[in-house]
Amino acid sequence: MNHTKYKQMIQSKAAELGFFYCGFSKAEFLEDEAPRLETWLNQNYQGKMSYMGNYFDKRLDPRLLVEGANTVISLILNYFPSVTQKDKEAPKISKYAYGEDYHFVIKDKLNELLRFIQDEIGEVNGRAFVDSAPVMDKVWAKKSGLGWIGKNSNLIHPKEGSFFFIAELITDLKIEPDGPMKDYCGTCTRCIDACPTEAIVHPYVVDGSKCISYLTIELKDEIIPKEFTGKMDNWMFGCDICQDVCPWNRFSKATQEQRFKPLNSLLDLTISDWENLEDETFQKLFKNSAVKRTKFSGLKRNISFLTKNTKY
Ligand code: B12
Ligand code: SF4
Ligand code: SF4
Repeated sequence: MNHTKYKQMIQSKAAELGFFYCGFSKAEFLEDEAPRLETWLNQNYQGKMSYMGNYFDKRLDPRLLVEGANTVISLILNYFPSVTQKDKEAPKISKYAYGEDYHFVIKDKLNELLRFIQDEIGEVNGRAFVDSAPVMDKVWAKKSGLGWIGKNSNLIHPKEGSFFFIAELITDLKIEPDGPMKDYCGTCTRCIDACPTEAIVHPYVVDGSKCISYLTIELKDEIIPKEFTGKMDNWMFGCDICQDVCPWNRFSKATQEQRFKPLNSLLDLTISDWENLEDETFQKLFKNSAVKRTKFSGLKRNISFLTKNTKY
């Protein structure tokens, strides 16, 4: 069987599993990204996400992660919800976290895709990744032709916008790479202008330590630094602003993935429900959710930071 045939088989199985798109790139050293990642780390844009400084070499070369790697198969999965939180005053949760934790949902699909490849093509060595290892997901997806990296630093697909997750299979299969896509940001600066904490320090560069997503999810300190007082725009878990304002997201379509279906009970909660949230309800509500990453104490910290800022 020729390699074009492999490509078609894998793409059609990926579509059957619900992925938006599937593209291929050559597993190689990321020459352009190496100095950029180094500068980003030297600027301390990772803040307290110390894991971003680990495995520098592996992060830049998938062949150090998977023996004999030849091809990175990149996949994107839509999470855009059809509904949002009902109480417009309630503290906000990022759209990606309305349903079941994407790590579980996507891992299941990736493993099924890998099994399919092994059944249909033969002995293929491969590993599945979704935001779970030192792999630069956006860069591979860009190289695989699934979109361009916008000034807000997210990957954007011209037809689908950016409300999707990125995952990959790194394999020893040899498949013709798909080319990268042109950048369609043009002269637009909406995301930079709209970011309330000025975290997009230059076009395409996000200072992670200033991003609301970092402050509300990744930062484990007992308090959120005072300098962000009044700048959180009511976000208690993640932040969607630089994607909400992006013109390429105007036509986002709701996901068909049942496991991303928003929990009704979550969308129904009012501002006072959130302020009075108890550990037991938190554990029940977020049993299989990515929100568990903040833990109960983290979410409480975030809510009280917002409440203090708006009420006093
Ligand atoms: C660390 C991390 C964060 C950190 C830091 C953000 C960041 N931009 O790095 C924080 C916690 C802030 C964060 C927030 C979010 N994240 Co995040 N995050 C990651 C993670 C784990 C690593 C990203 C990384 O490698 N950063 C390191 C820096 C160096 O890379 P970079 O930001 O891409 O920087 C590039 C540019 O700056 C560029 N560059 C530098 N200089 C120049 C100059 C020019 C001229 C050009 C063209 C480029 C350029 O080079 C750098 C390297 O490629 C990935 C998962 C993964 N394993 O890849 C998810 C990931 C990027 N996150 C994701 C998501 C969904 C989010 C949020 C939207 C979540 C939310 N709603 O709250 C926000 C968006 C914030 C934003 N605008 O970036 C998705 C993005 C999906 C997509 N469509 O792109 C990913 C891919 C997870 C996934 N597997 O789906 N995230
Ligand atoms: S996610 Fe929010 S805080 Fe982070 S860069 Fe985008 S707009 Fe700024
Ligand atoms: S808002 Fe404008 S500049 Fe920012 S990512 Fe979207 S198109 Fe690019």
